[in-house]
Amino acid sequence: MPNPISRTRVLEQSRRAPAAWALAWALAIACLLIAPLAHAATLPDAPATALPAEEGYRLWLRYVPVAGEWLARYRAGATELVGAGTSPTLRAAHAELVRGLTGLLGTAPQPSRQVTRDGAIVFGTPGTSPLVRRLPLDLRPAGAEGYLIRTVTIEGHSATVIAANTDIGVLYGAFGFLRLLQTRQPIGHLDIATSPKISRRVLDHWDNLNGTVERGYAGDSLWKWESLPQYLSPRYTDYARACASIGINGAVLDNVNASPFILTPLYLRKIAALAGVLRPYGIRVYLSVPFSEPVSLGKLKSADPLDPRVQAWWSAKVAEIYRDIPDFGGLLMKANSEGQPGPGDYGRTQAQGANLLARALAPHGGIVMWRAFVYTTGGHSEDRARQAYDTFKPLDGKFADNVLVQVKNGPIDFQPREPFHPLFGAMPHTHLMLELQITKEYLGQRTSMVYLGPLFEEALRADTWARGAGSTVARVTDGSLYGERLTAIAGVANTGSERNWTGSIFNQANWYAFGRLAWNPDLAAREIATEWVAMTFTSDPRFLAPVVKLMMGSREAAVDYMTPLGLAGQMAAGTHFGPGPWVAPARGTPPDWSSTYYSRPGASGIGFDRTATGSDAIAQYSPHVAAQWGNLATCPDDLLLWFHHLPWDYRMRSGRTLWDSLVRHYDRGVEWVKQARATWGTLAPYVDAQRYRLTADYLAIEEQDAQWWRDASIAYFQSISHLPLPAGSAPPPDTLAHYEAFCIPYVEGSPGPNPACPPADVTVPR
Ligand code: GCV
Repeated sequence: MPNPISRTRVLEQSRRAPAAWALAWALAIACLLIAPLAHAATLPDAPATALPAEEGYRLWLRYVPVAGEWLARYRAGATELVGAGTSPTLRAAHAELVRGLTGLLGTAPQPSRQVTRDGAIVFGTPGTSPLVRRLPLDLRPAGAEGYLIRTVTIEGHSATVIAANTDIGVLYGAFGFLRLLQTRQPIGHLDIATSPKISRRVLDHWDNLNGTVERGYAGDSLWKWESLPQYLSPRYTDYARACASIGINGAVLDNVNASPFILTPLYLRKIAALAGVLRPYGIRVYLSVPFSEPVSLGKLKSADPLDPRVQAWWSAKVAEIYRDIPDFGGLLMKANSEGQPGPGDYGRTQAQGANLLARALAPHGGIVMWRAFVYTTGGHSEDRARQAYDTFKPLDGKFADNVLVQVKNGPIDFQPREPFHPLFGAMPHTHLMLELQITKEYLGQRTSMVYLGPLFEEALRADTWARGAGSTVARVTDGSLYGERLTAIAGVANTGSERNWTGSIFNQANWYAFGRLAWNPDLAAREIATEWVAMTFTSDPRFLAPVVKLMMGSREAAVDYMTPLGLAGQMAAGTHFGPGPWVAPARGTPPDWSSTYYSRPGASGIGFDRTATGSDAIAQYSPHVAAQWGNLATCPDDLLLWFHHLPWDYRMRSGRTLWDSLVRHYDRGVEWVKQARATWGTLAPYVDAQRYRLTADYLAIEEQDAQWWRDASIAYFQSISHLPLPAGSAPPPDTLAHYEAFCIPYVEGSPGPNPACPPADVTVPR
């Protein structure tokens, strides 16, 4: 489906006066020549001068004054604000419109009960606003959470109506309207109807009750458990605003490696207080819980899902939660995975475990999000990529109707690139939800620029072929492939206590992109980046075009300098930061916690044979996909070594050998970061000094890290391939021993120190 905002733009433009129309098109074409933009701002703002320093706290909701020709247009389209209704959500919508319009236009819109002049903004539902009720609007496309934004005539005056069936739809519409101004879209002739395609759009916080965040690279937890429930930090409201602005409607507050304290009355009071802050913004609270809770908290002898005492315990506990949090969303479970307890401990299946919770939640309308991320039970050390499918596929149709099986985008673990998870499309009788990782555990963590929009887009657009062409992961997730109504998507959050929320300014874009794609999985990553840059920085094409280009290339660059050609799992053990391609299976740890398990380098070549001659994991995909990826003539280069073990001198389609191609990718990744730094260096005039500096310094770090990745990886693989580097590729400046010895003991967000980093080995990088 085309993006409604783009559609609106076209509509608006076709009605514009001819002179302005020609000018606008000339400018738009100029912008498009610089870079292909989804939304080319047709009128530049006045040139930036010395901009006041910003720390990034306001995210994409900065509402900085509009300048140039847009100001007059927008002022004319936002003269008065006409809203009725007193619910907390409508009050939030009103407050946001006042805040946004005041910031953008320099003056607050006049509050009014009636439309008294052109340019009024009317907002509400038919139930709360007599004006909305009287308008001939078809609100069916808005559904339960969507909205219409339409240019209408009321009492002879031109007005914009933001209308929805529900209060939360109005709030989303308020943010949608402000986004039009923030991205410099025309607002004279609007005809927007939008509603989310996925019903539960959830952030999974891996926040621990001790205030740390697993795989968090932005400081401590947002939730200040000690001071809850009495103190409600204003950050909670700002978090809710940010989430609502992109349509996120759920938050799992705690880590999937859950603490048994989470369901104690002490914490439930705190959680209820947080739920109270998030509620007006349409955000339901969910919790991760340990499967063994009936034992650790309930003092029962077992947590066996078939034990009636266990069932009664969960029912009572869930009822207790709903007494304090009537709109509680449900429970998230990581079971029998990475040492977590689960139904397997009692000889029960994952479905029996999930249904235990489902039965307790069903009377209250709650859901279970049951993770498919299992790989420690039942063996399968020969190929971890197979295990989730082998465990869950036989259980298709056995999960209760309020269970969603939560599946990571790829079969291993949020790698820079993975093929889509084979469970997508393979469980037609089970609700599946997609889990993406917004925090960049394997993609440079805090400091890399990596914009995840292209990764998310790639995951959503992947075609499972389960029901022929077009059976994409997006269609599985939004329920349209198998006609499901209960649909969900989760993103592992990247938020923390840092003033800029996400550790870097560019990491904010990943939170934004997740929300926008959760609302509409068909949006394009480039279009989202364009919106985000316009809102977070400026819509000036001299800044916007090069920055969108940087963002769009940033993920592929990281793939290049970390794990090109389908490699995976080459990071340092434990911390997952920096290269560790030489990490071999260690005694006492699973073999798949090493790098060589995935790359399988040796005299015979490199890569993991997942075809019929190897682990045959490829057979878990539909025949069409398996045939394409299994055949060397049609397997895409970027998944080559994921599925195939190939000799170093294998001839690629490019004509290069595999070895040369590998080296070229590492080089290309480093080169990209160098260029990115240079480009950013030219953009200082368009961004305040504080955000400019932070980004410039982080890019410098990324360049150093990319070089480290490239040099260390080449040094290691060359020690096995024994091949010369291709012409023009510089040899790594240090010996392999040097790279192997250099390690970082502690990394933010890691549960423990790097196991491969004894104090005696810690050196200073050159
Ligand atoms: C929360 C990976 C991460 C773990 C994470 C796990 C999961 O293994 O490294 O930190 O645990 O995924 O998704 O459960």
